[in-house]
Amino acid sequence: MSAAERVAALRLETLELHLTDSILTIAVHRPEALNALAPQVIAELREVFGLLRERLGRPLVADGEDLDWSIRGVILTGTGGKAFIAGADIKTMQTMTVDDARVYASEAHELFSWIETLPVPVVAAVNGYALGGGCEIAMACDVIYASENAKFGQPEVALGLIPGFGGCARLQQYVGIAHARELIFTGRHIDALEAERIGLVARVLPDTGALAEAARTTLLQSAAQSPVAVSLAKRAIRAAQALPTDQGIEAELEAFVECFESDDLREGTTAFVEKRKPQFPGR
Ligand code: DAK
Repeated sequence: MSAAERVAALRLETLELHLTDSILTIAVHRPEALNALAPQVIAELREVFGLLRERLGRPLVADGEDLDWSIRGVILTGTGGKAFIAGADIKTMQTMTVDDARVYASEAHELFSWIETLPVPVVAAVNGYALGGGCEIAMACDVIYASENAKFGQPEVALGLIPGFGGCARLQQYVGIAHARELIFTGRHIDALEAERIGLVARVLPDTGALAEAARTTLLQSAAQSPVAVSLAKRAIRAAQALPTDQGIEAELEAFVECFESDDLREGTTAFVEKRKPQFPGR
């Protein structure tokens, strides 16, 4: 079974999944709590991203299976139009022990790293509140698009917490350390236009429909490129984020050289010379 078929067979309570033209939309659906990340949501997101991570992009020909690029992009969003994800679930945290907190955080961290290392691009389509853990999971995606009603913030200090799903580390990478400190120390919410101005959001769209359309168009545009090259570019960009520049350039060099082992590079360059559209085999 391909990744697309296996995803279609999943039965989940807190996520709605839609797969069209190889683009998978994952919408968090907890209307009673503005889509807050209860442990069940984290568990179900782990189920979906775990499956994608295991299957996508692997050359499976040797096993007698087809190459699995059946999903070429993922959109993460929330249902209902009022919230993307209003954070970790505050009511669950009220009664959490230190041990529970460690498990909750480490499962979330692992999930976020699966998103960051998935071989296909992931767009966060933020359609309302993206607070705390909501802002943090959006930042683990490759690109954040927002509708005009979106609100971002890391309000954890109001609860006696700090951003604990990667917010202290990732927010400064998006917006620089001054904006990150100011947002985290005050917990203030910012609107979509301010988030775009400081570099958190790549694009602001007028409403939820335009947001979904823009995310889809971007992923389809990426899906028309070489899947091998897109996944290697994602890997090189992530490596460079975490490393000093010279080591980042080393990682980029490795990924660049790997392109020359791929059939995609042969096809892309040959199609250019032959003045036709490439048919990338994805290996
Ligand atoms: N958790 C649980 N329920 C939530 C929620 C949340 N984060 N946000 C909203 N709700 C629930 C509300 O309690 C309310 O439920 P009922 O009272 O009707 O039963 C319902 O959703 C509708 O919310 P409101 O009535 O409050 O709606 P408003 O329009 O008045 O306000 C709001 C919307 C988004 C401004 C407000 O709901 C709000 O401030 N929500 C909380 C936002 C927040 O503070 N988010 C950050 C959560 S802290 C960890 C690592 C990381 C984290 C935790 C642990 N470890 C290392 C263990 C992360 C922490 C966070 O994300």
